[in-house]
Amino acid sequence: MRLCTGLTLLAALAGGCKRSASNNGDGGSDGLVLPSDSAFDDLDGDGIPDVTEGRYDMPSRDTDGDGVPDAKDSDSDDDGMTDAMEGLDDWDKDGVPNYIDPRNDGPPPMIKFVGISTPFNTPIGIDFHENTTSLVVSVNYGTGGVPQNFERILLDGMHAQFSTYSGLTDEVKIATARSNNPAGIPVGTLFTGNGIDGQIVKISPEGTVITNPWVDLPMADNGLMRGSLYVDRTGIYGGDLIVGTTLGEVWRINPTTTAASRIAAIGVHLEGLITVPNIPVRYGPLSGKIIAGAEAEGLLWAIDVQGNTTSYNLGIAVEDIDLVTPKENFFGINYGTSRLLGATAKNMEPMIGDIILTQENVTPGTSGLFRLQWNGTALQAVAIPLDPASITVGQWEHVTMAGAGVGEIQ
Ligand SMILES: [Ca+2]
Ligand SMILES: [Ca+2]
Ligand SMILES: [Ca+2]
Ligand SMILES: [Ca+2]
Repeated sequence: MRLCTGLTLLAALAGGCKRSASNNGDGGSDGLVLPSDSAFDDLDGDGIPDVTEGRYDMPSRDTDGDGVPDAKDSDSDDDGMTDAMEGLDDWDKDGVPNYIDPRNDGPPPMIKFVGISTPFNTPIGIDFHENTTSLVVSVNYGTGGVPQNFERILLDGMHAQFSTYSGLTDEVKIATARSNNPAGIPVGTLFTGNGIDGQIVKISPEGTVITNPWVDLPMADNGLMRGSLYVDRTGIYGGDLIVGTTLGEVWRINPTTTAASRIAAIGVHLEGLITVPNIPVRYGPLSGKIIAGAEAEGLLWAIDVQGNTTSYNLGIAVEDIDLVTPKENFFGINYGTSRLLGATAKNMEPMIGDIILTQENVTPGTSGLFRLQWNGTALQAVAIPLDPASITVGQWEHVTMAGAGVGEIQ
């Protein structure tokens, strides 16, 4: 929380950066005459005028109650997104502007999937290959060696081979490093399994260097990396690669030293996982934890940094998990048709910051997607309705948010 930001001159006139809530007046109450005191003042430089941020209310408004009034608080609602980013829009359409609305409690949007015309051979895994602004997909898992196991999808829908890696015949899940990786893993680095117990493969951002195995987890019977690889973006796990295995082990791997430490042994097949930012107002008891789906048991597991585990029955069989990020499109593998489906960033906008869960077996006519919502007292999985104009969904495999476009989805 910064007490003041860009407009240091105004901040200094108003009593300096250390000063907090007492600065309510229009200049008179604090004994200073501010030459530009007006409806256009913007003490914290976030683009939202002081008058809108409640600077002149008595007492001045402090939405998150941290002692820093909204007019000087770069994140007035303490939801991890700056006021400058959230602004006065109302993404969830509940009548409360984003910058003082920490949770999306309006109804989820009707989601409209567009089928991407490019066909694939048994796609499974998908992630954003940020260094090339494209999507990377794992393919050919049923047939193995010929041809390669990874393809990038270009904007026009054409495929480009990514690396010479081939030979995988089992479900191939993948995770990439993005520029928000706190450990500094080169952007575009790809991690996957190789079908051998406990082994993880690393592929360089250009696809030219394949390290196989990159890590072989200590001890035997770890399980396979199928469904559960994720590069930490929160920093809570140091930017490590987090893996959950088919035998229910959860590990974190330091990308620099390759040191692997086991966080938990849950003992059930884990599917998709993410690390959740530490934002209690938005994520409640899941804040700062790893969450992983256990599809067969119908449970969501939460694992904290010390390895304590909690399970939640949300009434759905969780296949994959993702976070809705601003200005990124949604992409998912519709396994039955071997096609990719997409939804635009604009369509996803009312859910920015939310956790979304996918269920593999999709009830006909539904989206198969759920919003995992903390309402301040309880967690619930809320079905995201399907737009009648949407293409239908058969069976979800992996999904991702990505700052990439593909022909139909830009
Ligand atoms: Ca402001
Ligand atoms: Ca505040
Ligand atoms: Ca905020
Ligand atoms: Ca709102």
